[in-house]
Amino acid sequence: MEAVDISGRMLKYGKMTNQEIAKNLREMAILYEMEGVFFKPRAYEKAASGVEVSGEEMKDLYEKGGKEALKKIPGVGEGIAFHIESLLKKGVFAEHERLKKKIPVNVSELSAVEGVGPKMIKVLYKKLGVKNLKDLEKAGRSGKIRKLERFGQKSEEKILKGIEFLKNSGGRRVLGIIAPELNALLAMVKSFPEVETAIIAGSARRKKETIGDLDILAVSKKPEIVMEKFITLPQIANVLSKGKTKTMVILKNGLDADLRVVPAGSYGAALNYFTGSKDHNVKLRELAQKKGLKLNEYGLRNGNRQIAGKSEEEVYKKLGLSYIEPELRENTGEIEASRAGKLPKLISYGDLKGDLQVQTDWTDGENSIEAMAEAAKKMGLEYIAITDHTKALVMTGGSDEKKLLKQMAAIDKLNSKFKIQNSKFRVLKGAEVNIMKDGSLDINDKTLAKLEVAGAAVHSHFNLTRAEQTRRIVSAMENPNVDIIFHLTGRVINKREPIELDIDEIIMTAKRTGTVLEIDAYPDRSDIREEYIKRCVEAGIKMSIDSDAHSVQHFNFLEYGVSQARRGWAGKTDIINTCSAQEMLKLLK
Ligand code: DGT
Ligand code: CA
Ligand code: CA
Ligand code: ZN
Repeated sequence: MEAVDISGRMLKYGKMTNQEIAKNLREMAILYEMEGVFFKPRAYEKAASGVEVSGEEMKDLYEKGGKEALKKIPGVGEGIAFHIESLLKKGVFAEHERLKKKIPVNVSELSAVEGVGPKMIKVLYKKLGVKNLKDLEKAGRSGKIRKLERFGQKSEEKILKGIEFLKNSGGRRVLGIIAPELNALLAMVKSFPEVETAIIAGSARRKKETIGDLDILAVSKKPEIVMEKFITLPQIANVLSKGKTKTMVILKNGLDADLRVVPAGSYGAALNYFTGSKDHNVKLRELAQKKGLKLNEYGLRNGNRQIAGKSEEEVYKKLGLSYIEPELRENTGEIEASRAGKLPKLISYGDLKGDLQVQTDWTDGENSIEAMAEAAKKMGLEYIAITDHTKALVMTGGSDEKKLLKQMAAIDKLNSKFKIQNSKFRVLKGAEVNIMKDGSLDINDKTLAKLEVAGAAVHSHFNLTRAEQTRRIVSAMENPNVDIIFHLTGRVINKREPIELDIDEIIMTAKRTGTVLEIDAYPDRSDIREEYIKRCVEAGIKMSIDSDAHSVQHFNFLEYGVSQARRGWAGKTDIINTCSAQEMLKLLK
């Protein structure tokens, strides 16, 4: 049996990975929604995200504990566990096959286009016979979409723009989403007895938002055996080339992966080389040359004598540099700063004490306030702010003033319970209010004033001009009740472009009004991006790092927010939720 991955390459069928299972479940959600079935779309969506972010492969869970073991994944009950079992055994499941026959449309591909949802896919299929991206583009270019009822020229343009954007993203994968799979693969390589140590290098080690391919570096005295074992791993779909020091494969999830094996004496130099970035490497090599030395992936040499190579620290030291963290290696001034002893002390993984953007089942989150609090506590956090959506975001069941007051009372009750239990954990009252087209908010000031953490965000009108967008956000920031701007630019990686903004004016306004800017750690947001973070740091603007969690598993995303902050040269004091709840609240307006 063969399957086609998202980039269209044929893959040999083997046991499905979590990513593939999630994709199948998500398709079900879309197909059911097209069918107009209630409840099921959300149930499948929930299960898909549960599988996707699970640290354990479904395959392994199933091998160990059968169908029952699959049910420990949030959102997976008897019915869906049964389907996953079938996916693992046969690569398909009956209900999915039945629906696909009825609606022979590549829904994954079409729904990847920004603004194209199940209902639209249905109309496009029924009226224009659109089955895939190619059909959609053709229909758009020939002006057929605008003639459909309730579509119009604007939707047609938006669809074409979405397709263009999708094409330009070049198949790069969002690191935070794919990371559990990469780590599982790394763990397998590490488990080979012939492997002394192994590590992920490349853009994934630099913690870029997206990665083009995966680079693994291993140390071994027996590279041939390592390569032999590597190519038989279950995650691997195809072997592109196999050599003694380098093997290139395609993973079942569609990503390319390179494995390089080096001797221990070259580990540091090789790690440095394969971590990159390329621009950082080039600059380092020039620096070596100026000192009469030669740097490459084997080591740092003075003539024929190796003077460094075992560790990265040693390589940097011999070049007259202090150690440069991988997240900084983009040749954006880090080498000069290192030489001058002026590298910033970066925020550390584990510095966060709270999370200021959390959704619950009061709106579009999956879990209760209490479940979210317990999960955060388990992660070692001291507090979270509950920031459910508000009323203008109708499809999430957003809160109005009345519902917010009710929620605040529920939070008070939960906090007293924590107190009785002698727990210091605290739930803060918050909301994620909508910034309307004109910069006003969809919750009145009296209610906003009662919240401890009021976040405001743009969720509509993404296509206004730069001046209009800037004005609307500036006016939200000027509201004395707005503490934080959530996901400032509204981008969704591989899906939606950031809104146009005059970032200088935003930063000036943040400074003037004391508004915090959020680093949204949800992996495909990673908003604001590192250049903006760097400018906030320089301007002395405070930021927060929030998971934007919609389920208990999403607190894991905080790690990627810290990565993003580090890539923007941020230190601990730049981020308000590295403080205790009490101290953090003092930093808000
Ligand atoms: P990616 O995969 O596009 O997300 O980005 P990287 O940085 O992982 O790039 P990749 O996989 O092509 O190569 C891994 C590292 O190997 C890269 O960061 C630096 C190093 N490298 C690759 N090609 C060159 C090169 O032509 N010159 C130098 N100096 N280094 C290179
Ligand atoms: Ca790479
Ligand atoms: Ca590579
Ligand atoms: Zn939002």
